[in-house]
Amino acid sequence: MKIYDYTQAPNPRRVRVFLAEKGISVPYEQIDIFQRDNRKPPFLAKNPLGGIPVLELDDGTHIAESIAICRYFEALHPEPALFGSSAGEQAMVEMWNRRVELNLLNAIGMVWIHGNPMTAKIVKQIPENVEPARKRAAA
Ligand SMILES: N[C@@H](CCC(=O)N[C@@H](CS)C(=O)NCC(=O)O)C(=O)O
Repeated sequence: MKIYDYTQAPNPRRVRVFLAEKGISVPYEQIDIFQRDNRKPPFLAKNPLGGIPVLELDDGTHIAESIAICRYFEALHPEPALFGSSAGEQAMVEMWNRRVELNLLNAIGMVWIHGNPMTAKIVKQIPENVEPARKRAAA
């Protein structure tokens, strides 16, 4: 088992934080998104969408999407229950996770992707996207 990771990127960080809170240790392999290693055929064979993180299981299964990876470890190691225990707790965790992903992470991501000189290396930036997204995140 291993996780394809990039220490500077936020989605793999979510998985690292989750595993640290669980006290679970998994080997990591760094995939440099600024060298576009995640967009080359060997990595696309693991995740055709090219995003990281990706969890590789010993049977060759690849699980992408940070929350799917976290859910996998939660199912294997239920305690501490980071997705909640009761129906109410689980619903609250899901509600906040959806809010953070849809309203906050997307908006902050737009500011980062379209406004930071580092990301200009890997995307065609549209600077007009920055201020509306900054306002959405602040709201
Ligand atoms: N919804 C996915 C998003 C994955 C994603 O977009 N990861 C970013 C890093 S935070 C990435 O791989 N960016 C480089 C690229 O898409 O080429 C998740 O939750 O894991």
